[in-house]
Amino acid sequence: MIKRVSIIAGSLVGHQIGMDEVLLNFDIRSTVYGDAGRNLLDCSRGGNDLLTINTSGEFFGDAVKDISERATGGNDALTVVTSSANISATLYGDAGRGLSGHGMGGNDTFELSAFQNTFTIFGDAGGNIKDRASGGDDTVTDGSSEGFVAFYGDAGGNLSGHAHGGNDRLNAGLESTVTFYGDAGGSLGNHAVGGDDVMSVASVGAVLAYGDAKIMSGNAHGGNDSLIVRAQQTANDTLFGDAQAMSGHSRGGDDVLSVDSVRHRDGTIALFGDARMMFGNARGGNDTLISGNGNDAMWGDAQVMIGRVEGGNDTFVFKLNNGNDRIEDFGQGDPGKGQHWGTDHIDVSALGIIDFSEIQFIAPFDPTTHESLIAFETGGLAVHSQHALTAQDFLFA
Ligand SMILES: [Ca+2]
Ligand SMILES: [Ca+2]
Ligand SMILES: [Ca+2]
Ligand SMILES: [Ca+2]
Repeated sequence: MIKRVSIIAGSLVGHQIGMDEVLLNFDIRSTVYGDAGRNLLDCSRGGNDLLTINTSGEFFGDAVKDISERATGGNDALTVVTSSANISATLYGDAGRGLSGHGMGGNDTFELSAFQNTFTIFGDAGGNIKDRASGGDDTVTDGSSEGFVAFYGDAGGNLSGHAHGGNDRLNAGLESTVTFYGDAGGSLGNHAVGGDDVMSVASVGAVLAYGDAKIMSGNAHGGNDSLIVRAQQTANDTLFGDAQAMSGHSRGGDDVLSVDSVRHRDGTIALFGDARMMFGNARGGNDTLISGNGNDAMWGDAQVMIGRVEGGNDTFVFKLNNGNDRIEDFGQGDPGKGQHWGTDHIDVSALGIIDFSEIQFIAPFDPTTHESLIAFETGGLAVHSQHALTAQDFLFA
């Protein structure tokens, strides 16, 4: 029997549905939840709640602990008011701990604002998502400035079993630092699948982004993610299309990475289409790495590849004012050195280069270092490739 209930300190059970609440955190309460102080169990459902936040604390769209069995989180809106400077808030779209069984996270929206706040946001769960549970499609919009933002699209911990991550989105203003995990702060293991996530941010300081998770193992699949730093004061960014390390039979998704409009260009920008390290039978995706005006160090697949790993077919895109860039793993589909690098392309169409004779080599391919140096009209590029570059390696205008 379906029964609508108001906020309770215990758990929602049976077919109970939480009411749609409007909650204002204008007092000193530092823990606010939309539906249950404990769990969502059985076939219960969280309400669609509106939480307005102006203090430090922990805020839960649905339940402080777990969502399990066939329970579902509601579609909640958590909004931080503009007058709340210097607060530290942890926001959970659905559950403070985990999602398990056939539990489902709702599609939540988070609106951040104000000056120099510290936000930690979990789209669905603070802990793990396992079994056949899935995260919702969550969206963070940040109008704040110089904030410290960490966003976990689905889980703070791991995705395991047959868990699915949702398609999450972070749109951030000019932050001090940004840390982004499209799906999991820990690992994506077993048969877990990451969602197709989008990060679009501007930052004063460092941006660290993982399209899927910190590590991937088992038969996990990464999603097709888009990680874009639109503007950056001091370049100190590291973007991973999928994870820091991939092992087992894990597969990377087809990701798009870019850092652009860098003000002070002497910092480090590292773009990894898949991971920093790949082991075992891991497979890289077909990624697109777009060079911005900073000095980009680019790996279409990974910096370290050990075992039977295989890279994808990646595209490196250049435009005017590209800085001094490096492609570290340019694959030409050949056996021999770097045989796992796939068949990659250098896209020079935006530079108006129409054929190979217009590519200006400052230093031709060196068979010892496997490096060539190219001068573009307003920038440079070093390419570490399997053999000398030919017309087949480029995409022309
Ligand atoms: Ca959610
Ligand atoms: Ca996700
Ligand atoms: Ca990915
Ligand atoms: Ca790749």
